[in-house]
Amino acid sequence: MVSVDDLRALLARVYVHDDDYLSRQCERYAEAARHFVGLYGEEPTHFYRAPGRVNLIGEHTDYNLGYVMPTAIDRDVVIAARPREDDLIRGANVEGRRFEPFEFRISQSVPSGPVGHWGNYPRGAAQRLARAAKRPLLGMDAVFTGTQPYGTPMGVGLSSSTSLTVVSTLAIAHLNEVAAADQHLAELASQAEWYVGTRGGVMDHFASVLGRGGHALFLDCLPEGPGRYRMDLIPLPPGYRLVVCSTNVRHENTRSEFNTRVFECRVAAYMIREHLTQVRHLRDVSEEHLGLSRSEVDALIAELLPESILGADLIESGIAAEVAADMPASFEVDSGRPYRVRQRCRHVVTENRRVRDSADALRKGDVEAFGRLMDEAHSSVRDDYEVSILPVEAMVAAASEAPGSVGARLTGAGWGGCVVSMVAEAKVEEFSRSVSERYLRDTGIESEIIVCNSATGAQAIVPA
Ligand code: NG1
Repeated sequence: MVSVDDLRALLARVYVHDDDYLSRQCERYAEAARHFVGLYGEEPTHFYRAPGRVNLIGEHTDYNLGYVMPTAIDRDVVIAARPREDDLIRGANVEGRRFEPFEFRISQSVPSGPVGHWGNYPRGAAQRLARAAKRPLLGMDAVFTGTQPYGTPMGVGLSSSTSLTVVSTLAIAHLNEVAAADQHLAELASQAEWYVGTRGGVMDHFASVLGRGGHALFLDCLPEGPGRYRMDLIPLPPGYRLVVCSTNVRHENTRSEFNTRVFECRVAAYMIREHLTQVRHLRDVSEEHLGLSRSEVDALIAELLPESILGADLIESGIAAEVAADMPASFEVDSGRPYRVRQRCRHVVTENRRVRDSADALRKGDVEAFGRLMDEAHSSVRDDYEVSILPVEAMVAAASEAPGSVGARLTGAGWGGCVVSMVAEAKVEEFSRSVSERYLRDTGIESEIIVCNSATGAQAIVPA
């Protein structure tokens, strides 16, 4: 077993806050290792970790190949692992009662576990890597830990599923010596997550792999051509903290509504392309790409896109078939539903501008300007993208008006989840108290307030 001192020395490079925090992290890794020995009768040889993320601005832009600005946070999923000589992957969780163990063989076509089983994320990772590697891969025994308060909180929009997918992708790739540079690893992990039936973008995975402590990650999600995945690490303003306020509400139909938004954006891009062939994705509806002014771009959207278009009309015109080809199999166009293409497009186009304006504001240290952009971004996801719900509105109201707040917005996909605020460090306690009291009073729901530190992206931690 790796000695406590060795483990501490390794982890000191990862968890940099203070000694007490480091000791608690060491205990967490040691617990995973003990669990490993109890289960598999041998010691783990490697540890891997991948953090969650909070998105500062740039919502629903990534799958339109636009801009995002998340940061990795100091909550992660950790694996203790040992390579195997065959193709079996066995996984267990330190919270064995909550998360049942799984096992499967790595191949280019890994059968899915039961719907909603956490093991489907490692399955997706293994399948994606097997397809990428084009050679047989070896398996591993693994113990996962995402236990609170250090694990990525689940179901609140901080990307616990991405932490799990990224850490699995990293572990399998590393143990098999599949050379994957960070950027490629992030891309593979994002495709691995499609295995569970969403068509999400790359933001969460890039943040989880490439995030750096003290920085926001500005990312251009364009996957091809010169400047692909252009990134810039932008220092977060000193004297402020990111505070994540969980509504403790998550709608069940999130996945199908999410896919509907993806579909609406693709329809919008298709309809604009019929007039302007240089528009392939909604990211291309921009001043630079079209050589127009902001107001000309806005006018163009209003002119070329109907407010809504009925599913039946999309089916009849053949647009649905063209656009839905790349959607998950579970997605169906509803003939009776009006698809709101104009306002979806307007959100994406204005949000892309806001991300770039935010990057400029943070580079200049203009926190107030950034706060205003956060507020505007929230109005846009609420009114144009329609992914907010009443508890989120209650939380945004509470967070915007609480002491120390410079801005507040829904973060993540929506339909519940979390609100992120930038808060003056000296006021964080007052802010947290005010938000939780007011949210409880207005909604009758308890909230969870998470004061985040930004953190470093996914890592292999290999004892000598
Ligand atoms: P969350 O909040 O983790 O469900 C989803 C997508 C992101 C992005 C955001 C909206 C996945 C894995 N994540 O995030 O890529 O599109 O919604 O900005 O699909």
